[in-house]
Amino acid sequence: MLRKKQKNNAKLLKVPKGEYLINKEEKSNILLSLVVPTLEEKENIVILLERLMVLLDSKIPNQYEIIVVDDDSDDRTWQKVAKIANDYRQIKIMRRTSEKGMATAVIRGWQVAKGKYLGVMAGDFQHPLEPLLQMLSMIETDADVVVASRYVRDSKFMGIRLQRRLISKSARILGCLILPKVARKIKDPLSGYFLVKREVLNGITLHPLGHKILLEVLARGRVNKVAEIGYVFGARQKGVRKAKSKSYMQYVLHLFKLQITSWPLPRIGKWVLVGISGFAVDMFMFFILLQFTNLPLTLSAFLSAEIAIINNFFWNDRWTFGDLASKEPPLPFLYKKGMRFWKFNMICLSGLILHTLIVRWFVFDYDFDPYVAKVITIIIVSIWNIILNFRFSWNVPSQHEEISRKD
Ligand SMILES: Nc1nc2c(ncn2[C@@H]2O[C@H](COP(=O)(O)OP(=O)(O)OP(=O)(O)O)[C@@H](O)[C@H]2O)c(=O)[nH]1
Ligand SMILES: [Mg+2]
Repeated sequence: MLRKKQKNNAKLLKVPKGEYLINKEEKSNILLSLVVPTLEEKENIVILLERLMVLLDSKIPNQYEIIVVDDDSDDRTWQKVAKIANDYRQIKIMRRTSEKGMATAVIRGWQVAKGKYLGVMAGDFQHPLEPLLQMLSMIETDADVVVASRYVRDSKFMGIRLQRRLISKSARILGCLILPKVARKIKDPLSGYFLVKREVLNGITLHPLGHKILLEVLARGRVNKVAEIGYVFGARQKGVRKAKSKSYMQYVLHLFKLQITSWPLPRIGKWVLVGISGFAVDMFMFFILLQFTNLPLTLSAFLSAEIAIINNFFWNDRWTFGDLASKEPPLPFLYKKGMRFWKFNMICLSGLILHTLIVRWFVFDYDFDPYVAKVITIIIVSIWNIILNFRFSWNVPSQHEEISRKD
């Protein structure tokens, strides 16, 4: 039974401008701010809000707000909500006329939200209400994000056409291929139904694209623990279906954008400069050994390469990754430095072997010009060295993690 009406003169919420920065919440008794993005949901929104209020009043009365963000729907969904907001203080409405898109709508809602926990769910009843209370109790534990998932135990698709299920599945696989570090954190990285602790996003600027907001939160937020809960994803009963092909393209673009912006470019820049110094040391030592010692050619080549590896390790550990290394407690410092040098050496030496094999392969098996083969091989082996050393020798955080740690 809905709590008795409290008359108030609900105004449309002001639409924030500028970047999608989530700020610290103001002091309020609001625990949960649930954003419902809507586009042409006139037939669904009223019932949905009523049922949501009954549900949340039973658990957290006066401690929640539901913010509907409507992109100026032709069916005037926002007007319907404004009417309800007049009667129920916990219902808020934002009408966007200049911006469009589900993901940006959600963030604009979060930007004006007062709650400690930020949530999102669809306004078309494809997301059932029941899991919400359990998600609320789970977010109050150590989970940073609680996701209603279509790919864990107790979850299933109900009445969803095969084509749509295949699209959703293929999108998931694509996510794991292009953005493994993020998409593999959970089974349903494309879910549009989840709660997140605000402190995970405080001070972070999100860069949403298209339809999927959870990926942004997982990639850029300070997310350590994610929990998933199964639910039945049902077909849309009422209202108009929205176009999907465009949002699929946007999704793929979003994956690449998140992948590329996660690369620690400043460090890669330093790494390349150190690599160039290593090349100079290698050539110079090779010349010295050939000119002034009787060492055989292969040994001279190997020794000069090894001296270059030591040079590169010295400068990378001191300059490229100095800040990471310095964070380690003093005592194991030398041991850890030794371990890093060992890993770096093994990866670079295996790179050298790979180098020799690939050049031979290109020249003898594919008649490549030796110099072309050499240049291609240097690029391949450099990528090999960067990926493996960033991952295993220095365990470099993604650019997103670095940014989120700073804020
Ligand atoms: N504000 C806003 N909401 C949107 C937009 N696109 C979809 N929504 C809402 O976002 C919620 C979830 O949308 P989806 O279910 O993913 O997509 P859909 O477009 O509803 O697709 P179908 O459910 O298959 O019709 C629904 O409440 C939509 O009304 C948009 O561009 N702007
Ligand atoms: Mg839908």
